[in-house]
Amino acid sequence: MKLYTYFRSSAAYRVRIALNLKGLPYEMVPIHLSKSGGEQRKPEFVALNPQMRVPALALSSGDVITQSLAIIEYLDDVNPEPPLLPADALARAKVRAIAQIVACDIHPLNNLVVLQYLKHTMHHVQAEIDAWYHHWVIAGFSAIEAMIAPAPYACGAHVTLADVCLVPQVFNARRLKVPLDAFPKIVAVETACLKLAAFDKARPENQPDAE
Ligand SMILES: N[C@@H](CCC(=O)N[C@@H](CS)C(=O)NCC(=O)O)C(=O)O
Repeated sequence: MKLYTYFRSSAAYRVRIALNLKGLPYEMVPIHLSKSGGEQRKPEFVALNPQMRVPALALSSGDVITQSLAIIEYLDDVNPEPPLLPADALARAKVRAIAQIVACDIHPLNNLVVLQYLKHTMHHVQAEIDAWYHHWVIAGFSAIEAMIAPAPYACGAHVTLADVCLVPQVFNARRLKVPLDAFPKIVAVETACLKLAAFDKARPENQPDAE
């Protein structure tokens, strides 16, 4: 499999963690999101992912899957061990709820294209863009903090999709200097996860394209 990735992309980071947890071998193809106007806009990549975003996973069959949650659920379907979603329907829904706060409510508002739009099209100054970023992370993290009881992972004794989404979002929050003092449970989950080789190997600073 080939993973089209960018070291700093939190959506690609989610997929790297999932591939590592499953012990699946993959080749990384770095797509630089800002160099030369963004390699995600080059025709070769647009042919793979018309949405011009990473991650994209090319399978040995030639099929390409986009959208990190779709990729991760596919990997979980075809390689069920270790499972990233609990067997119990209610527990699955709770895991997905946390994953979706990150992937559907926080990340889309703070993605690079959104921040660039605020800057270059709406002409907001950097302080306003930073305030926007912080606002949406704090709103989402406040909800997650109230929903989890680290044990030591977000939803109990096993790593789930919730952790796979949460840890990269915490990386992003730290990079953009969001204060995390109000989120001790989220930070505890991050600490527990980063002790695992699958998470550590997926960290942005451990990628071949890291800058
Ligand atoms: N919902 C998508 C989000 C993918 C996404 O937005 N990726 C960002 C990097 S984290 C990207 O490629 N942005 C390209 C750009 O900003 O031009 C997913 O979960 O895969």
